[in-house]
Amino acid sequence: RKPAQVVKDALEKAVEKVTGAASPTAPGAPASAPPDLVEPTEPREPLPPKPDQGTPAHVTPTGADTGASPQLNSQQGAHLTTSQGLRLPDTDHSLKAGERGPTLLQDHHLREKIMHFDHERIPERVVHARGAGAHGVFIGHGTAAAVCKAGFLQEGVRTPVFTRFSTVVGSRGSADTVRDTRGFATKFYTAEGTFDLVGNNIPVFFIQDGIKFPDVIHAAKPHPDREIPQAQSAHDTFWDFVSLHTEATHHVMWQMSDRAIPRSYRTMEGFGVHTFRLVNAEGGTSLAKFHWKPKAGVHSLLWEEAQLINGVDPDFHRRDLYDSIESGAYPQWELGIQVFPDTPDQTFEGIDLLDSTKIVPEELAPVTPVGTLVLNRNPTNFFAESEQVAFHVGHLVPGIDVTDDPLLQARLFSYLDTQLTRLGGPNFSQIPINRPHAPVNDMLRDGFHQHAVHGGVAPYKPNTLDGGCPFTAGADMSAFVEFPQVVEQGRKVREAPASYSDHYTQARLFWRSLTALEREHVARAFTFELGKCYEQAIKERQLKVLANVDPVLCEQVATGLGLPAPEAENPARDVAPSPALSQIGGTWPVDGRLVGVVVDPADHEGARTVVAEVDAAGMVPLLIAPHGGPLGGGLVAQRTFLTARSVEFDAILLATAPPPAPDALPARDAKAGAPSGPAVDPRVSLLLQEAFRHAKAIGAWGGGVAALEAAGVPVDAVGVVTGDSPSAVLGSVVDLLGEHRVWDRFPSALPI
Ligand code: HDE
Repeated sequence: RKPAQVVKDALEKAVEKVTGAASPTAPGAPASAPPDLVEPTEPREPLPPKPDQGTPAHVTPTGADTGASPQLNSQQGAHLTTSQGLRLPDTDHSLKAGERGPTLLQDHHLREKIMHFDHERIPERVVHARGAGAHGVFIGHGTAAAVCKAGFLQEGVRTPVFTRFSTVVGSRGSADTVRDTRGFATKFYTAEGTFDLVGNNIPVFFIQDGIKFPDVIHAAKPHPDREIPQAQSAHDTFWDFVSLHTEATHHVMWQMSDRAIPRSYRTMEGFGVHTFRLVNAEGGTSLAKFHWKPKAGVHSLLWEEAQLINGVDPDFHRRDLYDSIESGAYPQWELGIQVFPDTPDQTFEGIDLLDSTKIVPEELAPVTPVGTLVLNRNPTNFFAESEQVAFHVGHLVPGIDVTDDPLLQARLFSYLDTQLTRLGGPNFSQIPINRPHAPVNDMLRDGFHQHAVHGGVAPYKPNTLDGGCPFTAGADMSAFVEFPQVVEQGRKVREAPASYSDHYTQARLFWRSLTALEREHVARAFTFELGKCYEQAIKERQLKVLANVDPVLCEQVATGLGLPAPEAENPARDVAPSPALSQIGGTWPVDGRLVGVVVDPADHEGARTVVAEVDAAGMVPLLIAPHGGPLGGGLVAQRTFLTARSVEFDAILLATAPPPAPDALPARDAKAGAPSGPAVDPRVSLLLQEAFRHAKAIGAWGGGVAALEAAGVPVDAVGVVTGDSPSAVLGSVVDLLGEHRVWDRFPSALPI
């Protein structure tokens, strides 16, 4: 669609939504369509899914019957029924002995309705409980062919996918923008079976051996006595554990960096973390690490923004994922691989590839793009899809095998095991979102929630009674044949290799690879988190860890805590920095970035022009007005002064200096010496001041310039663009947004 048409459609849709009637500008619309304000009583078939609720295609390519379709199981016919299909005359009153009498036990409808409601909840995931997913497609480039025979990586092959993003520590209802590692799990429904890449947005992990997973998670989760704090690592048990367990140091450095407060799921990198073994068509092997590179670039929130958002919009990331897909700005990533020779020692340039607390810098092993991921369809039903999706690192396809990384090995057990409790039995792969798109012919039978009606009499091998079916296949027929890796004939030990004991070199590598501003954020995050701890001994112990990473970092944090900075006891080795680890620098597409436009309801034409221009630049305009609803001229307010907060937007544009709206708090606390100028609505002033403080691009023309002055925002500051018209400022705002933020507004005092 042409940008102008997009704007027109969007405006008409919005007017229709708000007024319940087609916009008068819509050609062919009935002159006065009745508003849908009363409950319809005329029976009719269920409404088709809304345009944004397409039904996932769960059908296997062969057309094999893998179970009942979700549509068949639900919402048929025009009338309300029980779960048995019995039509009901009333669902608002229980069956009672007289109008004011007790309820009768025989009320089977009441009993079924309440019984089902009582059991609507399933256990949340023990980790990664809070998340959101989307459907999409993965398109192979064919560039992995020399090292990997997996069919879905071949050139032009399009594979349906479902991706779920998550935080790790918080409960299912916790806020999105907490400081935490993010999960990035993708299910590829390939023709050779389902492949799950269950990764994180941080390339290393807290622990080297999966047996310690319960320890690190118990430490990070809320305290067992009061169950606080929720979704936070800023508490004693977390810092108690990581300060004692120094192999976590590298991960903790990432977690205190801006990576742990992403701006959006679509601006996160993803990592498979472990090293995998790839096998090519000739049977040759390589070791490899997976990377997801966001097309929008890596971009994070500022800590203050993250904290504010947790209050004003705790669903910020979930909403952003949903809205960006609806707006057509499909989140995209390149899947890349770092490839290493499969040598007996499984190291590369001295880095142990089986140690998940280590990365291989991209400068030593470049990331080769092997395919593109596009998320282009929102789930129809959150519970059915995002909640019930079950990932497993053991869901592999020919060409991708596991290694002996002891973290990965433990995960190979955990991901199936956990579904037994979470999804209630062993048949979770029959839940629609988990159904493979490859034909399934297993000999697994019965169990809770069995949906398949298996034929035959011989679910065993060998058999003659079912004609020997099903048959095994060879590697030449896409069977997964484990690589016959030579396994060291050692003693049984509970030990780690010597190389695993270097806990600081790569923590320092990370620190040294960041820009001064990013380092400042890391130092402040440590200071904040340790400042929330009660135990002095824990703070002191963590400072000793930081002294080993870097004296400046240690000094900064110690000063903030009011403690002496200790000397390093076991200082990290110096290695060359990896510039690829810094997320500042470079320019990125602005597609789908959110621009808040403060509009003057009296100036429709001006507002329409801004909307059209922002849209034409590929960004998403959100109109902010003194009141909600239609603004005239086909425009609709998406936010009001009451509901908008600067942290939601990537940039602000304004053409007006709106006076205080009737619902603004009176400015009783105005101090002498406050900036003079027209009396602007205090919430608009706050919007501008915050946007300025958070180094966002601000564009203003006409009365907007006066509003900036009234808010005390310096109009000549870097990243504040003023001009005569929207066109005069928009180009510069787009350029600024391409760099994500106006970084020059943050001079950093930290020595490099
Ligand atoms: Fe997980 N992890 N994990 N994990 N993990 C789970 O599986 C586990 C680890 C990751 O959106 C659980 O279905 C162990 C590393 C993601 O549904 C559970 C260990 C990485 C998700 C589990 C790890 C991850 C999970 C909880 C140490 C990055 C969310 C519910 C050996 C490479 C997937 C579930 C989703 C979820 C266990 C460590 C990523 C309990 C034992 C390292 C993205 O099985």
